[in-house]
Amino acid sequence: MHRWMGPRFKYSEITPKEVYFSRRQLLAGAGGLIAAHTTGATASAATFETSPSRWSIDDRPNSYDDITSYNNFYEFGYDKADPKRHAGQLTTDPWSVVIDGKVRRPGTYGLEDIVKPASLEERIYRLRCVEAWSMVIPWVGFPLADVLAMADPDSGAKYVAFETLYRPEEMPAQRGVFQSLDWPYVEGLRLDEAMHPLTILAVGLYGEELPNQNGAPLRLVVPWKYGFKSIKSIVRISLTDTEPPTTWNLQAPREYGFYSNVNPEVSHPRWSQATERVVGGGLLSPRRDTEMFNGYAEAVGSLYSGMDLKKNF
Ligand SMILES: Nc1nc2c(c(=O)[nH]1)N[C@H]1C(S)=C(S)[C@@H](COP(=O)(O)O)O[C@H]1N2
Ligand SMILES: [Mo]
Repeated sequence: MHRWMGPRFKYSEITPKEVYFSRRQLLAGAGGLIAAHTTGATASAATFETSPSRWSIDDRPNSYDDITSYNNFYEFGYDKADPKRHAGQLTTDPWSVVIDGKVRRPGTYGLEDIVKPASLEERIYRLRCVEAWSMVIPWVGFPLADVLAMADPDSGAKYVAFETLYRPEEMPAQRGVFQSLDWPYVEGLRLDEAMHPLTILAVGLYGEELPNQNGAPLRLVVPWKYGFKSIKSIVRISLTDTEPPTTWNLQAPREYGFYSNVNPEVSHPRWSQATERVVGGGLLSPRRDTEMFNGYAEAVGSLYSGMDLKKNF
């Protein structure tokens, strides 16, 4: 477990204003940003121009309020209301991502090197949490495959490992002696899963920059897997030749596997995964039947042909 020994100031206090706003200016300069305004000392959400995607579902998205006030982001606490309450203190600009491991172009990439405004799409996906609830979210993002291509994996690359920010002075649940999880939060995918066109890096939702509680400024979204695979606030992407460790698997290996594909036929040891509560549906709304691969069986089933999905849960 990590122990924070460093200073107690906030990053925002030591970040010069010019640097603080540089990301939005860069995105605007590249032509994808149609409106960015600042209010006082902090910038408000920027608006993105996106193109629609054939990968979107037709379901009506949940409200902005549902999506941004009912969250799992344990770095800010384990209650669903904690991320919205506490994530405002997170500094997300400037932001960089280390891309390393089995790639020909390793390096520390600025967010503006990774996010190409012209490639942003709206992706309306259902998020199915392993806790058996779901909601529909209109993400703004682009294929993870684009970033992997930029880094140019070498022939030894078989998996992609992801890491969330570790910054206890801005993430209150990372402080203190008793920790809910081992930090930083880590996740991973097989390379073919990572390259699948459904797998995106999201930078926004409802056409605006991601609120911090949803994983600003850059988070993974893998819609056919349980929500915990969709790691937030990413600072490192490493290509590896062995299956990387994942936070919830480390925490409870019998309950959370590496694959964690949505599967109504494989129960969690403590509850059924056959149905899900629809967030925002109201008290009397019926539960929804959970779909194999969260509805994407046709698109991703072949990735797992010949695999025993009960063993590889
Ligand atoms: N770093 C980090 N990423 C995370 C989590 C977390 O606690 N920490 N929670 C996961 C879980 S359990 C879910 S269901 C989704 C929730 O995403 P949302 O709050 O944007 O709906 O984020 C996932 N990514
Ligand atoms: Mo989740």
